[in-house]
Amino acid sequence: MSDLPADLEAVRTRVLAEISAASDVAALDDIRVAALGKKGEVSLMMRGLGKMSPDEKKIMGPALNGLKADLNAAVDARKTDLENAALDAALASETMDMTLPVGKPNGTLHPVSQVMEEMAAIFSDMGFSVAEGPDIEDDFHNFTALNFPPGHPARDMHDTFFLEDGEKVLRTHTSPVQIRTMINQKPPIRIIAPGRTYRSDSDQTHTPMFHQVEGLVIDKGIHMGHLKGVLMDFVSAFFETDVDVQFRPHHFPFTEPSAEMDVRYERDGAAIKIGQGEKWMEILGCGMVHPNVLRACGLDPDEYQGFAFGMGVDRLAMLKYGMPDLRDMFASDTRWLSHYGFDPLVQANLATGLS
Ligand code: 2NL
Repeated sequence: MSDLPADLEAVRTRVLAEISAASDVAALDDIRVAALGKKGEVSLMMRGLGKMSPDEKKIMGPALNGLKADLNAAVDARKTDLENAALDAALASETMDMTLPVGKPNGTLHPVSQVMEEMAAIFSDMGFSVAEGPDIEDDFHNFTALNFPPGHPARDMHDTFFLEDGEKVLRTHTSPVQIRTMINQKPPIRIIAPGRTYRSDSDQTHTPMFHQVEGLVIDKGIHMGHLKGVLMDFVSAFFETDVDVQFRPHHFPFTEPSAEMDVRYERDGAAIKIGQGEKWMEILGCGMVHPNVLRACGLDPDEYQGFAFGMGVDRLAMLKYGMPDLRDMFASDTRWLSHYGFDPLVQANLATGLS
């Protein structure tokens, strides 16, 4: 600045040099306070403006303001440089080698979680998405919308756990998730609903809490052929082998017609081999969504049809991975978990094989 008085020019040159020589943020702040703080060199000169003649003020006022602005800008720029340099130094000294092997993880993925992941991978590949809902349900979503008439014996067959309020229940299946989806989304719908379910039943083959995966497809012109195709593809992908199946007529309140699907199997010593063999084993229930269920969800059965299915995850996990006793599943025995558990860092996916 050519019109800056000589002594101001000297202050400017000196303080700018000090700023660029400041070695850290603390030193920089000392320089800022000495020049621009309340009792700083520049601030004191500005206070002196009051005693100046109007002509002097005309020159010194803008000159001092310009000096102050320049020094502030230089302090800010130097501060940014010092902070960046400090960050670079920290990043250089605190490196983390992301290529180091992690070693053996402490925990394992529970076989039920593994099987749920495998099922999600298979159905995702067929265009299904995963839907979830609350474990605590009301009578409408767990029973009424699913075509269980009031007082119908099928309600008792579900061994329902009631909450103390006498209104809410622990869901006896994951079907209420599908009911909520049909009420809230427009078709086409393609979902699976995995989750915990509860029935007051406890013996060699039943635990009061168990896991289900249910599936639902709603669109125009859906028929039993779609149901059979999806479920046949599913079992072969799940058991990672060709699987012969048969569909047997059955009854559920929420589907019409209803069926159970059996798979061929044979014994191989103590082990069970799924796919081929003389014997049949039931592994899931399915059917075409009952018109009353569609209507309860605000859908017109003359416009939309659909199929649904449900299966027990715990039993399918036992079958696939050869676990002998259902009750071990939820005993939290760390020896059982380390024997049957899965590497939590390996994700089930169809490209590299499920398990
Ligand atoms: C079984 C049988 C099944 C369904 C579940 C379902 C859901 C809605 C509408 C119609 Cl919202 N059906 N779910 C259908 C057939 C069978 O489960 O044995 N599960 C373990």
